[in-house]
Amino acid sequence: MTEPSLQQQFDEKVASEIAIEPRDWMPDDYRKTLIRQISQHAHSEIVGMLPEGNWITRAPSLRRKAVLLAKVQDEGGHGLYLYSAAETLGISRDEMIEQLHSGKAKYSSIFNYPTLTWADMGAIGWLVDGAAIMNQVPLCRTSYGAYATAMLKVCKEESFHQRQGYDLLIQMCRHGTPEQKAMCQDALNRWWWPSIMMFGPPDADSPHTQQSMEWRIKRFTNDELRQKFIDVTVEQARLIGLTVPDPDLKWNEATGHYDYGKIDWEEFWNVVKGNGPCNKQRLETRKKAWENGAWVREAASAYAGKRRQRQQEKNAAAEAAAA
Ligand code: BYC
Repeated sequence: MTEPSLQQQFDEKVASEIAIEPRDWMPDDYRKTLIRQISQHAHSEIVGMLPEGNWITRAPSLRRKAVLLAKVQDEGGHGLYLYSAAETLGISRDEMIEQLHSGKAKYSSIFNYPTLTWADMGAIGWLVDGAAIMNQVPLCRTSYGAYATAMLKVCKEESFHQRQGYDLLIQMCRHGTPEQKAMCQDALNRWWWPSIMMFGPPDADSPHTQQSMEWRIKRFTNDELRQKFIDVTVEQARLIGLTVPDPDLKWNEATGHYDYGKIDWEEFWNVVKGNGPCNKQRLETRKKAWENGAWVREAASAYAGKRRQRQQEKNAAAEAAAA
């Protein structure tokens, strides 16, 4: 079959909502875009374990510790599904890890901010996982099958993550001391703007959005998702008596959405380029974890090799007995 007809088949599948699967023909740039997005998404989950991991030993109760531990473990699991989904496109796990460690691959800007107080655990669940859900629910319908399948399970877990964060803040805002309530407001003040930056640059400055929308990798643009997030989150803040730190935030009757203030895109790009408050620390921690885990990877592959060999010997013996 010649290239144009393969292209045509691909276009028709995308247009009729038939998932593209690993062995299907796909344009090189579609494959590259998916490897870029899925691997960055995987890296975000893995690096995203660090800011919360920082608080596991200091959780204020056994229940909160168990919840936080479960959440951070889920994030590790999400990273692993996503690395596996990216591998179906022809990149190896080692290559992806190398790209993260060398600084070539990005991960979400949000994880380069520090977690200064316990209320930050609430703010991350509520805002960061809330933003992640807004972005990831549409990805359950993304055109690449393996990515969509990974997202289905991830989204179920993200819902629990968002709720545990919001619940933590409800408890502190409604039943806590004035100091605890102030801690929650401070966390919202610090996490609000970075959370709405998570959706990526404005559509006008987003080099990949248009093509990704045409390929149905993305179902909504960065600005559309940001607006949806702001509309639901402002109401949630009000319910627990917190104030969103944006003096320009105003309900707009005509559009049926909240208008919001100017986002500091200079800060966003600075963080993306590696100059955020925690970028260096995050990468160093990941590199060290990779080096310290070398013996586990070696032991696991030696064990897998032994099992394979034993199975081959068994098969050969069974064949010989049958002959
Ligand atoms: N941070 O043309 P654009 C989680 C980059 S983790 C850093 O709009 P695209 C969780 C972008 O990569 C969830 N970089 O790109 C874990 C591109 O650079 P390159 C993380 C960003 O891909 C633990 C350039 O800017 N979610 O839930 O069409 C604890 C231009 O952007 C960011 C995902 O990864 C950013 N925020 O759209 C708690 C979702 N934004 O690659 C929670 C999957 C943009 O050309 N990813 N850039 O060098 C996506 O949906 C899309 O990739 C994005 C960006 C919407 C993020």
